Amino acid sequence: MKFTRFFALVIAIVCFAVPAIAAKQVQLAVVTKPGSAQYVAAEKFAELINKRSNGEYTIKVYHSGSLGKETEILQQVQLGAIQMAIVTLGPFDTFVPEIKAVAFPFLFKDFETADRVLDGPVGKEALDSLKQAGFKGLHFSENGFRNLSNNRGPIHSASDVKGLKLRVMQSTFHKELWRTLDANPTPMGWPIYSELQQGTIDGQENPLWVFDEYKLYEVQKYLALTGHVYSVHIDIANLQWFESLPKETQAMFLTAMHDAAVFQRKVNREKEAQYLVTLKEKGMIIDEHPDINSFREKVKPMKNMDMYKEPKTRALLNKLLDATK
Ligand code: EAX
Repeated sequence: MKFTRFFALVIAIVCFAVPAIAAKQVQLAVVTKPGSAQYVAAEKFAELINKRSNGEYTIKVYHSGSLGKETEILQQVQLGAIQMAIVTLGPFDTFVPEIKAVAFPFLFKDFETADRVLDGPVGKEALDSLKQAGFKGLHFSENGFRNLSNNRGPIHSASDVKGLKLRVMQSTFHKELWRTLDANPTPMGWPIYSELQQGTIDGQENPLWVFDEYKLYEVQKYLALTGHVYSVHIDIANLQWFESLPKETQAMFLTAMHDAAVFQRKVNREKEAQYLVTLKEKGMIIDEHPDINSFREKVKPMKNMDMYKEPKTRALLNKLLDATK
């Protein structure tokens, strides 16, 4: 009896443990939680890789900040402590200065233009610029157009922003953008619910899905659909690790990330209208047509700021401005 049980155990170990050991596990981090835009892309990517590699690779998704804020996630990918991540573009610009050109205010007029440019040669060049910091840029997925919310009062035009205590991403560009708009920006990692609740900050800016998924409507009263920045996520891998993979595996990862991004963008866009309805129902006071021109005018001089004078940043920005025409 004992023997039978022992052999049953051995057989079980052989049957179940061997494939588990054989599967190569890849760690992929996102700061946000299940249901988030980053997570939707990560989950789809994991599913595709599992299927297409016939279980040779499994993608383990670390979410909800279990591996730290986005800046810390980038540091870990850079060091190779984790292999992959899906991270908002904002925090990348302290690692690769020229990448901030992609977040230039009012650069993309709509989703179609964003897709055309980001999935084209200029987008590829932007992804390749990440190599200098040890990242392989696989693809862009979508956060969305960012909109401004706060508790101080309605914001209709750029002059209403003056003095607003605003949380911004840990990003050189975003801090400068809101300084230009006369706000009082404080860089912070994600999430920021309690800071909004406690009133440490008056406001923040994010795409609509974030307001819904993170219940920002509970701690933010006014929302203006400013759409000031088209915010992307960059789907990355540690460069050295990625290049050590067999060529056909690299191709599989690239295609799977492309497919995951296309899927995720579609899901994100389909939900946008519903998010707006929900936020109204939740009692947010929404300005759907703020004076965008006043924002545009105020940020125009940014193009000539020192941070865009650095030649690589200038070159990428010029290419983007050309391509988005
Ligand atoms: O993806 O930090 C941010 O504002 C991001 O947009 C947020 O993590 C949602």
